[in-house]
Amino acid sequence: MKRILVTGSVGQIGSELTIYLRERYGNDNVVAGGRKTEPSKELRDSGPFEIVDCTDLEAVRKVTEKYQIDTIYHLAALLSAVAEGNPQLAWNVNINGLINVLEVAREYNCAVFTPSSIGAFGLTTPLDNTPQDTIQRPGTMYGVTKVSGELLCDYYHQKYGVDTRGVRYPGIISYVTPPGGGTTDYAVEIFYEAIKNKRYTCFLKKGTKLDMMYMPDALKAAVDLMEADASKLKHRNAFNVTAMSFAPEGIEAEVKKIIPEFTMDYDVDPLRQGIAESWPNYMDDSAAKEEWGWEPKYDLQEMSRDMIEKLRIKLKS
Ligand code: AKB
Repeated sequence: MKRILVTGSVGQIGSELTIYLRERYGNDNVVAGGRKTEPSKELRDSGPFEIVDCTDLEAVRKVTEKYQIDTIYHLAALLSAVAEGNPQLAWNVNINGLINVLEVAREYNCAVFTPSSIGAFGLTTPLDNTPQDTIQRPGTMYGVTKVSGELLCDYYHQKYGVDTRGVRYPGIISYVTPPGGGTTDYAVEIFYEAIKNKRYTCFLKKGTKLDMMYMPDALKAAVDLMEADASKLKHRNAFNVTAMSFAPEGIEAEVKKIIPEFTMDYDVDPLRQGIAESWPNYMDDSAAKEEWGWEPKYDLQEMSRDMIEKLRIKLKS
């Protein structure tokens, strides 16, 4: 049986991935690692929770040793817009945190999953059908840390044999824990506002196409990749994965089908608009399909229907 540590377990992906892993591998075998934010009751009550600051090497080592961890899902990171506000902190958390995790993985022979992102691309990347292997010259600190992270993970695999794997996540849409300061957050906010107020002001321009994915597919991608037969993997860090691609008016139309009174207007945030324009319109994820059988379940229509159903229960409206 695996012994897993999830860093960043109280974040948008971590809070759901920890529960998903506990259902799969047993509650006691999945340690939720978090820093400051209080874990939800479900997270705290369903298995071990430990305070782990990834920028503290000793803290990562201690928890790994205490629970005899053999697999680390390393999710602790700053998202794109927040990272632009404090690039030095972003480097410290996203890179020094990662290298600590990789060092401990080397010492204790752990496998490591690290998410990269569509943010690992930049304006000189082909933005349509973005290939798996292509130009990566991002113009944001978030992107710099994501490309560096991919390279570091490959390096630890080649040099030390650490079993590192990762995906380039697109914007992740979910209803349990809100994202914290990303460029794709509008695609989550729109649902909350549609249900609560029947209107939403979007911070990205009409026509800004980006890859997106619903949380159940994001969870499945992480675990399927970590369980994939290593001999079939030509790539490791990190695989393009996507489930849908739309611009703000595309998701607006989908929400309107379910909530006809819904209206949307625009108040563009130049920072996030600039970041979004440097990211792919849609990626080619055929390497993930070929090498480990990646297949998303949710498209825009299915995701919107499920989001609204689940959020109506959560928000009791
Ligand atoms: C962000 O917008 O920063 C993230 C991402 C796409 O990596 N959601």
